[in-house]
Amino acid sequence: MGAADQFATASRIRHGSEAPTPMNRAVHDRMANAIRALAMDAVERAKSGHPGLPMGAADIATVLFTRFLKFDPADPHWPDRDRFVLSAGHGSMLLYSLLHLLGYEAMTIEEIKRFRQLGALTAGHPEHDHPPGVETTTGPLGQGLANAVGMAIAERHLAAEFGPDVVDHHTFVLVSDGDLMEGISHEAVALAGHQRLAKLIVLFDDNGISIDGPLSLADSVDQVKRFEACGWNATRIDGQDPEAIAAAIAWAKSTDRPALIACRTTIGFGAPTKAGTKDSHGSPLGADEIKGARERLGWTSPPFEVPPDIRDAWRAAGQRGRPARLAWEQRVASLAADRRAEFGRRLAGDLPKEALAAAVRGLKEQLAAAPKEIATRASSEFALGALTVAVPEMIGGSADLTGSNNTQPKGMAAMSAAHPAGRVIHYGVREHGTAAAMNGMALHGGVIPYSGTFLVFSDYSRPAIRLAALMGQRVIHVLTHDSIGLGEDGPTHQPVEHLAALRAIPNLLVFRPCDAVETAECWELALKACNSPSALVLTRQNLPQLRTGFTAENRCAAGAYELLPAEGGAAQVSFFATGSEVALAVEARELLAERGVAARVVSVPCFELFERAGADTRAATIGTAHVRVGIEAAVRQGWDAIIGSGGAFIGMTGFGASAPAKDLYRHFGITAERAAEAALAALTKISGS
Ligand SMILES: Cc1ncc(C[n+]2csc(CCOP(=O)(O)OP(=O)(O)O)c2C)c(N)n1
Repeated sequence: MGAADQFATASRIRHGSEAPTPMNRAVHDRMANAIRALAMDAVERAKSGHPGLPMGAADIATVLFTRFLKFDPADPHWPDRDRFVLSAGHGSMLLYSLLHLLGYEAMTIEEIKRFRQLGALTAGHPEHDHPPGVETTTGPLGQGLANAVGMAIAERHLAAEFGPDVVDHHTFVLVSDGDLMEGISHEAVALAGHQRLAKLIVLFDDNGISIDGPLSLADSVDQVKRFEACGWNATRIDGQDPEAIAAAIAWAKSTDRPALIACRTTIGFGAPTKAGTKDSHGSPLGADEIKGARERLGWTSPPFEVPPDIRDAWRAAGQRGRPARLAWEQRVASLAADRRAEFGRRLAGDLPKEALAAAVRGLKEQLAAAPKEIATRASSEFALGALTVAVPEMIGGSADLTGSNNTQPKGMAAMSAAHPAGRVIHYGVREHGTAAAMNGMALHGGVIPYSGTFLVFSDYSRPAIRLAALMGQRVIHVLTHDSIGLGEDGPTHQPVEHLAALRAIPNLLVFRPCDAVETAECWELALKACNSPSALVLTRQNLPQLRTGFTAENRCAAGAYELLPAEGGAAQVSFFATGSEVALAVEARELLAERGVAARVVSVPCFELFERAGADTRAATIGTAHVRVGIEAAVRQGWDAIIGSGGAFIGMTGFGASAPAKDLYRHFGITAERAAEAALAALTKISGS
């Protein structure tokens, strides 16, 4: 019997059973060696990359993908597939080799040969959906692990909503020492343990080596005990022994908690002098070492060639999941029509358009009828009350600031192991883990995650926000307490550079609404931004409602718009402001009117949408007034694009202070009077020149 036949027999025996029936060891070894060879060869050809992890973890991956993982290369986006996350993204050749060998159409041998070259599907680190089959973008260590937690949360929630007939899959994540040393791993592991995410399985490539050398230089954590302390089941195995790996995965799938399998491996397995050392971690092995590895592994094929029987065995493994997918499709087809449509809509990421439009319209009608003078964080809660009813896939939460972030509208229950259908997650004081878990939820699909913290602590979640932007994921961050306006908590809690820092992230929409109407509009835009994450930046302090009449149009969609025109002639001054400072601009305009100076006010709720609006719209909105004044209780960085380098700016130049908000605004000179004075001074300068 050839390798493919042996494999096919073994997988038939296993079909429908979790018993880790032993597999022909020689076949297993050759299948794993195919990964090793492709990884060595691709890294060598690219003259850069990381051969050590793929070579060491090849046995784990071979067992997982040939015997356990539920997937179908013919439909990489099959919603009920098991998720596999390579958190240690530097080992990308492991994933690329697997996709190639298993028959993912896009991952040809040519792509493997173009590893790390411009435009190749084999990017240096895995990039989400590039090609389909890569679940998430990894490379910054720890992120993938926390993404996997979010995926497992989404799976469990959707299973509770739609039933195990249509949602029933596992999330596997391969982590390295580096992943587990990162602080985010603690947040992710603790959250997963607390939530008892039983279908989350971590495979730890426990090779005891990192870049500097032996792990003992920097770390002595007992990971098994650590995970156990966080409420996981955990075990330690020989990660080079396929039957031990299979037995451990079968065990992990059977437990009622998330499970860690610490797999003791040898980095660069097979390399004659570099195996087990840092030298195999992140650089090509070199011709001699590769020759020696081929001899040791008994791999006689030339570079990038896989013997036909091994190729067939891998292809057979790739076809294992097809019957399960077809059976799943039938189960979905037999759902009641309305459930099927709802399931399909959510998985496609389509919004319930009419319900959403009606909800936003209803909010704006209520606000026109009875204006609200409330903080925008409270406006957000008001909006969420309607939006979360209209959009049932919204899953809220907060990093332990639920009452301050106003992210739990009335009637929305908490999610827990006992109540997975709950829609509010108490993430705990874990901003980074929260943001990365939300990325995983969005990547999983079927849910739209939003969650809150203070704007100043977006620093703690920034790496995950950046990845959401890079991956084009709809993840919504509610960032309250957005300036010195938060008052007495003082400069540690008062963001000054955060708006600029967030605006610097490409593809992140940063919204700073000025009142309750703009808040509703910005929420609508964030929900509709299916390929961008959003930050809703909101106040603690009350603000007047400046948009009093009803407008059906979403005026914030342009990013900036004229809130108040100049009166009594052409505008001599344009005030541009965001959020809480728009009200100051309105007052400054009145002060100028008293002095006979015509001024207009432009609200700028979203720099990025304004940038996208195009040159003509931008020019028309910026207007022709000679004097431009920007007002924002934050640093000036980024504002010159609107007010020009000669424009006046009323904002912050350093850190804040601890005092009541009104005193701080006066102390730092962020007042209508000062804005009016700055405008007058600029006018005088122009007329004098
Ligand atoms: C957040 C982050 N910090 C640093 C790095 C750079 N880096 C890549 S791999 C690695 C550690 C390598 O050790 P390990 O995770 O054990 O991987 P292995 O050597 O087993 O491949 C580091 C520091 C990174 N990718 N992400």
